[in-house]
Amino acid sequence: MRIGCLVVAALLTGAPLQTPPVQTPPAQNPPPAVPPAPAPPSPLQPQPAVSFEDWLAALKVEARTKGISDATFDAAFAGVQPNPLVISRDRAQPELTRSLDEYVAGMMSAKRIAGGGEAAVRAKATLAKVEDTYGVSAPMMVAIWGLESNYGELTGTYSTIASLATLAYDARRPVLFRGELFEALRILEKGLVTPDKFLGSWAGAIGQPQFMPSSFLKHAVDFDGDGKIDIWNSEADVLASMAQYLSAAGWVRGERWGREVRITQTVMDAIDRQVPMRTSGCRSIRDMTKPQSLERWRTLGVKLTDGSPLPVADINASLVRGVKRHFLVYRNYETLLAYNCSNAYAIAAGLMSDEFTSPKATTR
Ligand SMILES: [Ca+2]
Repeated sequence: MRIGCLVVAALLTGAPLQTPPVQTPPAQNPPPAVPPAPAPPSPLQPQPAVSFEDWLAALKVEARTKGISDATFDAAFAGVQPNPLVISRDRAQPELTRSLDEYVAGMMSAKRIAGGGEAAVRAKATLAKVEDTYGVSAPMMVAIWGLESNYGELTGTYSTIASLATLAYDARRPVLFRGELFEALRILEKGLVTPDKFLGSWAGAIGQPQFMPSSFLKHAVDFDGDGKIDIWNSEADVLASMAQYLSAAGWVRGERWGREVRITQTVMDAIDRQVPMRTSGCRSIRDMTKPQSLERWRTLGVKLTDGSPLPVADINASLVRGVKRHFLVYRNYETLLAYNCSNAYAIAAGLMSDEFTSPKATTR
């Protein structure tokens, strides 16, 4: 995201901005669906050392070595210049002051929840079929759909090639975006989309799942069987592609994402003394404890929000702390962080998913 889906969704929907942390998924997971956050603005912004024209000429030479034809390259870059709006969005001072609690509350507006209910009804048959195939719960697919593109309503109007070229030419994160730009050219080379329809967020995220081009090539699927992958218009392709991503990241069929819990200050103090934090992964992963058994959390005094005991289940959970709201999360939660490594995003997705009914009951 964030450049990624949170910011994209926020920009597209007018929702509050939240800065995502740099995404470094666990080694066994696929690359994040969405790109990492920009570094904080610096008073000394690096500037490209060569003209855009010279840069483009070198890019073309390298593209040939990657199997991109000159015809594809020339069609992709016809009329493309660096887009100053992309740079200004990338360098906008991120909102760093919103807490997880505030972010989640902002994302879970009554309007967005109602929209999800309508989308779930509209796509009910497709959701059931995708859930059968990939195991990802329909409510979670609906939640991510809502966070990424407001259920398909907002997928972005920026030229993907121009956005990625702008960010690859820019000196801040050229390696990441140069790689994504070549992936975008591969999408064109394969004829999966035409340049005029190749539109997305200012950061290069495309379609209703807001995939980066590399994620599109790895995870997007033709689920409606019409012979082409269309994550812009086909709800079947959109939902199946998102589910394919989560499945590849390790989603476990029939298991919850996690749940909100009640933790008193005394219990939190004990957790601070006794439960170690994680030490690797993106910032949001390092903000989580190491997994502990539910029994251990029960013993420490963690309770459900209504004050009743945690369920008895042979499963490990990690603690995600907000300001006043706290959550025990299971391994399916980690697939959400693979999609977008932001606890605010993943908690919002989890809580939103709980608002929607599933054709399949989940346990634990
Ligand atoms: Ca299709």
